[in-house]
Amino acid sequence: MASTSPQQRPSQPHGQRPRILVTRKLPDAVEARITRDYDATLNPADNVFDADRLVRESAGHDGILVCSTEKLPAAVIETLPPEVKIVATFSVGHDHIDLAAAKTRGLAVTNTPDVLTDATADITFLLLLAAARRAYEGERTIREDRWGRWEPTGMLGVHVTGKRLAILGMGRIGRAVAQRARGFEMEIHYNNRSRLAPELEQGAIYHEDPEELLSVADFLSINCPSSKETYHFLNADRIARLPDGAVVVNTARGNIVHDESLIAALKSGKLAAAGLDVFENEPNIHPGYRDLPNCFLLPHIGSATLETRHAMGFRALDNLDAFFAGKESRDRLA
Ligand code: 8YV
Repeated sequence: MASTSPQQRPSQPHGQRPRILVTRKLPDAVEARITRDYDATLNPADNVFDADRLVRESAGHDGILVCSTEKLPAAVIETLPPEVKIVATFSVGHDHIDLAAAKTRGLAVTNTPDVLTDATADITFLLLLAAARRAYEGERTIREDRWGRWEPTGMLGVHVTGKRLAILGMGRIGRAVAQRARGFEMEIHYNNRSRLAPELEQGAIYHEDPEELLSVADFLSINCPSSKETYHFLNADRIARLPDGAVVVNTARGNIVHDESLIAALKSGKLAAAGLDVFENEPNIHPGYRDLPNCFLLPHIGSATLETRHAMGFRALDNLDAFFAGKESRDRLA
């Protein structure tokens, strides 16, 4: 696997290679480039660092390459050793890092946008179709050898083609979901912080008010970032605004959904189904989801293709390379 090579190998002013702590086991090709270009501390056992260990093991490193499993709130950022100058996250989402605290401390932060857009949009459609067409129940019927006979009225799901798809958050991933939805002749509605230019909108219908978006959501796809504003956005009141029998899909962040409310709506039949790849407090998800037959569940694998994980790793390294070469990193967040 060829890695994208930096123009210039990174080095510190004193001529030594920068020291990088890599908090998780990354694909071999990514680790090969890291060890080629950096004095790297890897984590071959792939055990997840808690805050204390992250701070402790950061000592003696110029930068750290983290995943969204490593939490960097202000309290952690403030206690990082002073030699740590950059945090490169192997993710597009950055809700695990307090950017304001990073700015205050003068800590650079970068992420990996673009490269996981297609993989995540693909998983969004997998969830949408699987939830709508009762894939989990059908699969189970076969595996448990309960398929007695074919029935004209059996396993009836929600029709997808031609329905209204409401996309909450029309950034790169939201737009890639819309592109796939056009293949299913869906009518696309969206809410975003600002209205898109016509060439990006491509006929999608803008709703300035997210509440209004809900009323047309035969399918609701959550693709916005997690923030104070979107925390528990999909609560009982907002679920009530969805058409009866709607399908909800979430590939963004779990805490945008209020679990108790979603579970209640899936149980009552207010919602036909849900497809979820992300959960609040994952992997310790709300246990109520496990028993719901109308919920298709995946363990946060939106970006999990080897091509995508390579691209994420190389993008994180491009950002580190630029930083240590004294240039502006492409994906600088702080
Ligand atoms: C990643 C993600 O796999 O990039 C993101 O924001 O949610 C995932 O696709 C994971 O967070 C890697 O750190």
